[in-house]
Amino acid sequence: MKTINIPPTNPASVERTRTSLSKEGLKRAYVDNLFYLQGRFPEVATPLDLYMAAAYTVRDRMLERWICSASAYREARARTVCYLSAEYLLGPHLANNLINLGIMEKAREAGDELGLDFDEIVVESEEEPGLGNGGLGRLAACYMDSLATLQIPAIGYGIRYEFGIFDQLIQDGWQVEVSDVWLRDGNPWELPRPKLRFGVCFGGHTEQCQDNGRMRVRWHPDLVVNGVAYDTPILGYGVDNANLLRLWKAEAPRSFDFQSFNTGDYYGAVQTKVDAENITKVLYPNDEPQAGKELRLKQQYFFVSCSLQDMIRLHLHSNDTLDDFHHKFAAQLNDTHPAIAVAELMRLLLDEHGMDWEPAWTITRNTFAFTNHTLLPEALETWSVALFERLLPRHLEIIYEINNRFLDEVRIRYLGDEARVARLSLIDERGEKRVRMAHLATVGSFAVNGVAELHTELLKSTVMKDFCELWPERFHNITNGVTPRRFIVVSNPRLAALMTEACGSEKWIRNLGCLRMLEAYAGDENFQQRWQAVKTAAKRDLADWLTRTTDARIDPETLFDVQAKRIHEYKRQHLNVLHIITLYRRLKANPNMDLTPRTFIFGGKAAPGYHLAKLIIKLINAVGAVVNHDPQINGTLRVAFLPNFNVKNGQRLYPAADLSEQISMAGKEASGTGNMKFSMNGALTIGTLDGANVEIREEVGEDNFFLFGLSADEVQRRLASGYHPRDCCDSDEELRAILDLIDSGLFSHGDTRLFRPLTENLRNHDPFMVLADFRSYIECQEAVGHAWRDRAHWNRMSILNAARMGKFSSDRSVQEYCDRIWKARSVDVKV
Ligand code: F58
Repeated sequence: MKTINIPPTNPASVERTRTSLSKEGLKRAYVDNLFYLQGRFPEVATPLDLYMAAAYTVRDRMLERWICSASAYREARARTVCYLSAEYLLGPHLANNLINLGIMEKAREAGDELGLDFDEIVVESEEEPGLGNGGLGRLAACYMDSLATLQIPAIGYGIRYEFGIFDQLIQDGWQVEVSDVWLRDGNPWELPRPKLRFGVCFGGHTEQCQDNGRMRVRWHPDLVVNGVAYDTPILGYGVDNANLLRLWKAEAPRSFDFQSFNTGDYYGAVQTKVDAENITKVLYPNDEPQAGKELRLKQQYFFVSCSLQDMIRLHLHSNDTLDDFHHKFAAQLNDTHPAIAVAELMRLLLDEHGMDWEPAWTITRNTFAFTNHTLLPEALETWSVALFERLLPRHLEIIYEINNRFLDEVRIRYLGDEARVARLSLIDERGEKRVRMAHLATVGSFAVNGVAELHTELLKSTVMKDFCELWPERFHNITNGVTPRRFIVVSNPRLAALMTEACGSEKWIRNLGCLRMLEAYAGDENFQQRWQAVKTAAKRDLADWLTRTTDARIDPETLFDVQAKRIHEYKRQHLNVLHIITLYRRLKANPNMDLTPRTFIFGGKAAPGYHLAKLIIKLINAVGAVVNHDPQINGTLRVAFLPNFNVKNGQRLYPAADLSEQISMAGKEASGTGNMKFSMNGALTIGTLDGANVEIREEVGEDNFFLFGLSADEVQRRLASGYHPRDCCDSDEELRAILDLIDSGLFSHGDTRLFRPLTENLRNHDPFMVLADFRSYIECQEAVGHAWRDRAHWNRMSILNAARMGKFSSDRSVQEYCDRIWKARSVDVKV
């Protein structure tokens, strides 16, 4: 190996402008970067130049830590956690990295002295990488933050989509999608690794052959695509560890389709290149799997294959064989999207590295662990056998072999129980044959986990029941968590300062349990006032920003009632709307009624092809248009739809919420993570007993949580006894009148048909029991309105909510994964 003699630096004479953390060092570096990386002097620098210079200044300091981490990890020979996820919803980097480096204040002073508009550069300028749809992708980003903070050697593997989740505009109340060209201005946080590339094969056929007397299989693909690595450093908070997020971009091999060139088929040759590069073009924007979309399966296999080849390369750097690969790596499958990894690792070990089946299977089964994020039957991923055969013929053979061996075991264990064999099989044989990806992931993993206690229990008793009976010891619950760095320190600096003051130190940022110290102040009138002032300031910030960027005008003195998440029937944004209409009708009937003034704020994207979800967005805006402009309402009720809910906008929203809407039908939301972000920022929750709400309520205490609705058990019982939503209307005059009011055209300029698909669906099917929970929700909201009037009591509840959120730090979740699943330990890094 080549070594370089790094010349010694004399700190007295040579200032290390690329790595110094002093204010003067930061200023010097910033100006250097503006000059020599952007090629600009201040008078002509654009906002983008100013941002880029700041980003490079921070990046240099991260790279120093990254290099130290890589060498410390190599020396420690510790187990590396590989997180395999098709999505990472990272959010803006700059502010987060300044916090994690511990130089936010110094950078602000440096910026001020240079005469820069710091907030404009740090908060406004950055285009966020939206490489995910929602909770699952954001969870991966939180876990990367916590892994680095806990000093665990880790690599996040994923896809470098050229277009992330679409930008949402609202036009005439409807969602309009605009493509997200996030790389247009360049990405200062990533390092392309053009030499780090792997070939990924598709299609063709397989052939059996003899190799030194052993039977081997050779795959003759008809397409090879290259995966090129792009690396982004992920820095821990308050430590010098920096981990690696390695995303793969698809490229055509350099000699793309020579044959076509030679035969003069220029367009044919270029088509091959276009097809190859299409693989990482765009993120599928659906929050349910895309049945039968070949490109989606290509994406999954592409990034998994690159990642496993990379892991093998790393392993062979310091080991002669792959025999103890599984001791050096633990690979977490973030849902079933990377589940093809089970077959791919087998293929690599068998076909590329000449191993026999048994040892290869031992390694594979001890490498992977699998997280399930959903119980919705329509979201359980399967791929048709025919598609598999066409795209990944060798993998299909391997899957069949895994299945045969597995089902033999099952048959011996459950003599004669062929129905069970059929239920457990990796292949669904009812109708067109399909590969069940959750079964592949489960059979190929040493651990399976759900993401909240209720979710795990339901997983074990419903979709994974047979597997749980077979291997009960493999099933775990690891309740989700979120990073308090981004979701308190970065997004709510005033609250963070108050927390630090009350706790006497910043320890809570690394150990969120310390916030329990706030409990002592929950009843303190003076502290309550300061707490409320922090909340009101955040509400004012949000109101000002909405005034600047939309035509919404909202009053920070009103109760901010917020629902921000993907738009989905099971999340029941329409239940929230029914409440708004309830209050509107009551106020119209009784203009003098004493109603708590509220601002209803919504945010969230609908999958572009999900018509009912888009109609819900239209309904929210339509109701808003009527309510906001009705002089009789006079501002007592307001409705605002915040367009383009993403991480950056979320950071404006969480600090400003008084009430957090977590109102999914019980049993449907696996965990939820927005519920945690709101509560950490002092919002009270109105929610059902669903997902992590159950545990949030346990932690904050039932007196500090607004509970309503059917439980998961009650939902099941109600369904079993025959649910007729129309009965709910028949027995509830107000409910009937509300649905009729929507149908009357009041919210649609007289169009009586526009919202029929929604109202008729509620009356006739109501798959998520909106009507069944309506009355309970309305009554609970009355209790909320009432509670708001005793502000001292409200503030007390708000303080207790934030104080008791220790459990929901992603540091706790990741530590549990390390201890119970990955068996990974920390490695201290010092620059
Ligand atoms: C979410 N799933 C769950 N999927 O809905 C939520 O309850 C949970 O808190 C979160 O995961 C983290 O565990 C989710 O976000 C997706 O976005 C998938 C994207 C790819 C297609 C299938 C859905």
